[in-house]
Amino acid sequence: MSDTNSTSDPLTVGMLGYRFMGKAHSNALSRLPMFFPDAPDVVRHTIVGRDEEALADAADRYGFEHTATDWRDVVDEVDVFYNLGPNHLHVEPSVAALEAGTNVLCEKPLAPTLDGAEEMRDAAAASDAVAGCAFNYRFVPAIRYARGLVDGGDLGEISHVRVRYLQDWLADPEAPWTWRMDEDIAGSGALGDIGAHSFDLAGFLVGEQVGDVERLSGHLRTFTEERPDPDSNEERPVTVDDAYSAQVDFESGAMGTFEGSRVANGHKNDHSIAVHGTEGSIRFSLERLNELEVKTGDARGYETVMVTDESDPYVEAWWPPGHVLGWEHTFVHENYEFLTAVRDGGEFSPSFEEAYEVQRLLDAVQRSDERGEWVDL
Ligand code: SOE
Repeated sequence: MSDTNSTSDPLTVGMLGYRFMGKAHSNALSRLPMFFPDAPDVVRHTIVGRDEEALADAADRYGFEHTATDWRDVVDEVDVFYNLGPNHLHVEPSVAALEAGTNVLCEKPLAPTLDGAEEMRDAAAASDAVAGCAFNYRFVPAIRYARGLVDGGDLGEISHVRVRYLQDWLADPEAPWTWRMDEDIAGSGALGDIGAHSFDLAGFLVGEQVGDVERLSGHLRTFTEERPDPDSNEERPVTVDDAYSAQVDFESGAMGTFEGSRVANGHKNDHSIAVHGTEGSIRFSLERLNELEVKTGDARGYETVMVTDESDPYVEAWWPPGHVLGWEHTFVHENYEFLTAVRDGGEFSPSFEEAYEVQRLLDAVQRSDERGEWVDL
């Protein structure tokens, strides 16, 4: 970590990765001064990648002062290291940064394997730096409102948690091969890519009420066994799942039903969660992220609440109630909370410890699928 990490100096940021997540987090950093004036000042110091031409373009567009092709040259030179690389690059750079006392925000899933996640969890525990995992859907105002209803007892005792994350960017068998198809790089397919979000979101929403997962039965499916590699024009094997499903028993006795697919034709980024209890229910869909369906008290059915009002913890930062937010705002909220924790020496959630617990569930689904039986956690 550089020696400028006092509360008055700007936080210097190094970022590994400049494609999709690099753009999402860089956009968030650029929004903070205008919409969250009490956020820490940030210097976008160095962006890291392999393709020097694409990297120079990204540095220019995202506002980074320097570029580097080796993360080893960056992790101990900045205050904050964003690890947005492919999953197989999550462990080593994050551990090296934490060992250097550099704060780390790492994209999900924490690692391709449980062993890698354990190494990252332990490095964070041994460091004074802040280590967070970028489960951005926790930062949707409607999810925060839903959490308030659950914790406030408005739903009563929880019986069901049902989470579904459906996409269709791989529905076409000719959709190109990417690193996300390779188990050695990604660790898993839909399970770790989008299932990780679902397990984290369920834990965030009802974990206090239903307790830990006691056991689960998981299933993985690969529908397309090989895909065209755009670089070589050859067919490459797909060694991860296109879809997963899991039945979950929680400590409280509540039932969990989880499903994720990247071949669900007609669904783009359809992450939805429903919670049913003795007093009421909630339903949320990311494709309508400003709304929460609520059924509580004597209501005969669900009411659709537009959560861009005083219940929204970030409404003061943006626009008047009813002026809707989008997917990218969740990254702004997440970065605001993370960088504030870094500046003020606070805690950030989700931590590497929490992300490790998600990785335990991913690993359990894989073991259950291999054995064809329920797995105890
Ligand atoms: C691809 O499935 C993906 O980009 C995920 O990797 C992200 O985490 C999710 O937010 C959107 O879909």
